Amino acid sequence: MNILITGASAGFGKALTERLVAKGHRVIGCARRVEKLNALADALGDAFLPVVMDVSDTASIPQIIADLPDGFNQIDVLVNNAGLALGTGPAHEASLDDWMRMTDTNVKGLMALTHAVLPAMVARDSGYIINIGSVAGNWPYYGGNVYGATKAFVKQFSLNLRADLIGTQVRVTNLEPGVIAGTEFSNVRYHGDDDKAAKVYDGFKTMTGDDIGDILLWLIESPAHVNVNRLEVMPVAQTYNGLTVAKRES
Ligand code: NDP
Ligand code: 8X3
Repeated sequence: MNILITGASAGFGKALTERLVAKGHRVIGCARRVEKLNALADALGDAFLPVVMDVSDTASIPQIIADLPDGFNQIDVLVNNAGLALGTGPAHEASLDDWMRMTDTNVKGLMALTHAVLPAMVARDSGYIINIGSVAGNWPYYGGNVYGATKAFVKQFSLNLRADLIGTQVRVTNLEPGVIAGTEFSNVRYHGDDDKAAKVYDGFKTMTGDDIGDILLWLIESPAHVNVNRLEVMPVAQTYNGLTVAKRES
């Protein structure tokens, strides 16, 4: 199969890329950092096609997809994984620029890739779109504001795609992970403050990008007549917050 993965240069996308190539699949690996993509190409060989792409530059995406070379230009699986959180504070202290960047990447980028790839899947009556949502799209938490809202969009868009794709063999899944260590997610969220990022994972056993890579591989290799609509996964140590009450004198 040919699998296009956005955000293949790090984290979940890289873990999945390595697994897929080891299983004999071809990967079109998209990201902004060309040196990371080239390092993967050196390690993985001809089954990996590095493609420099900024998903938030939505106008560029149709041409990038149209220019994919022979052997890679039929996309059997699209993994919309590129995404980011920026900031952990409350909405009234947040940066509007951070909010816009999250929306441009997590929402508009995912829409643009889907729009560019889906018609050919429907025409072939075969294909699979896996979107990377988050527990943050299901459960509100302090500081989750726009990040969680972008992932709620991803969830509902995924479900609405399923509705639109009635009668076709095209599958859609929204994978909704909880807290995962060992990727660049928190380094990005804390704007490069690596000490703060590392502290997020202190004192409990987290899941890792490898765990998510394994789950994604299982989804991709699941039978073509089975559709996992949504899959929420957390480390055992993580669970739901109770509703919060702020106690004060008046
Ligand atoms: P990482 O930060 O490790 O990886 C993010 C990837 O996305 C990188 O390859 C990065 O590549 C790419 N990327 C970011 N912005 C863009 C862009 N504008 N255009 C193209 N590529 C981009 O994060 P994770 O692997 O942890 O996260 C992957 C996805 O999973 C995200 O959507 C995230 O929201 C979601 N998620 C993460 C969780 C976690 O706890 N880690 C839990 C739940 C969901 P480059 O910088 O080279 O462009
Ligand atoms: C990332 C998981 O719990 O940090 O989407 O929001 S969490």
